[in-house]
Amino acid sequence: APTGLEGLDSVTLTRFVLHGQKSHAEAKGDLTMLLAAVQLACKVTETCVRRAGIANLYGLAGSGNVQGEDQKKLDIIANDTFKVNIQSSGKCCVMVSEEEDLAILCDRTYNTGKYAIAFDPLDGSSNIDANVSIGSIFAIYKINDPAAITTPQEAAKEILQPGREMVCAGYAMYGSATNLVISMGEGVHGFTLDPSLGEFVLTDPNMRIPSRGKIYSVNEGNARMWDPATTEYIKSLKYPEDPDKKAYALRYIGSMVADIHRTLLYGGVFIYPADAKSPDGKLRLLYEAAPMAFLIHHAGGKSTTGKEDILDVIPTGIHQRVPVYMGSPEDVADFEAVSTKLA
Ligand code: AHM
Ligand code: MG
Repeated sequence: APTGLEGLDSVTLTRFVLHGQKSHAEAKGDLTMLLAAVQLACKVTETCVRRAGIANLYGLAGSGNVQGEDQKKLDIIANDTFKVNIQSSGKCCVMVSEEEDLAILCDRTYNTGKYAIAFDPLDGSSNIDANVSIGSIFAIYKINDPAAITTPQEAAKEILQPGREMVCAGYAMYGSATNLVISMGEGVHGFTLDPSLGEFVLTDPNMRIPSRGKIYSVNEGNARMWDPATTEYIKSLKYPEDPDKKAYALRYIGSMVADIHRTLLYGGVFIYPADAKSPDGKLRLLYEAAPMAFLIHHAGGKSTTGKEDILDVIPTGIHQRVPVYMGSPEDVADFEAVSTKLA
């Protein structure tokens, strides 16, 4: 019978991060503080997402962002929430947001940390108004000499590091429940928001992606613009050579967070290729492709741009795009084999 004390002995995200800090003797608690701020930003964003319909937050805000896309009201609210919370952690010196043209230099008077963060405050905007899952994505890097940075251009340069250098990556998914999935390079761990406690509780420790899946996830409406490798590979999933083999199922939500979350749990492959219209693909390296590649990698999966591992790409611009193929290691290897054959 319920005791009313359920949940009190559960591992919250805060407890989990503090515990992790203890196993690193050199750690001063800066990352812990920064993650507490990110966690709060996700909770505030989730509250806004949940109330959007009633609070008249759906729809366009009437402005555009750097990429010339329409901004939704929720995009702006989430962006402000991330910026304010991260700034006030006092542990971050550089921020890059999908919604901001330039890198942001945090206020030096009280920001002493050596961390830089790139985030997409609300990913999957096209799904907002239909109440389909959306999320937030973040990637945290260490930088060498924060005191030496004086301009947004210098700030941008510092965060242009390959994904392998990342200290921590994660995403929050605002779905039928709210999940937060995180990796600090030691496994991938999934938390679920307990609405009654207002705390993220550890529900999926040590997530491992299946070595092969049965699902492919891609915007197939773009098929006529695909390159030969993508076309041939997808064809091989739909019409397997061996007639006894089952074809893969297609699942595509159009929210990267939700499509990646499912891929982590069920396996398979998520693709946003380069195509004739977008020669570098659509997804942004710093705050979409790289953090997701980091999580997939630490869960035992694989990712590639078609040419190299996404984690090896050395970024040249903060809003740079890359083609994305990621998921179960055997599925991504199959794509690479097709790609090599056709090269
Ligand atoms: P956004 O950052 O403007 O929301 O765009 C990114 C989203 C991803 O979540 C998703 O994987 C992709 O765009 C879907 O694009 P498309 O609608 O072209 O299939
Ligand atoms: Mg996005």
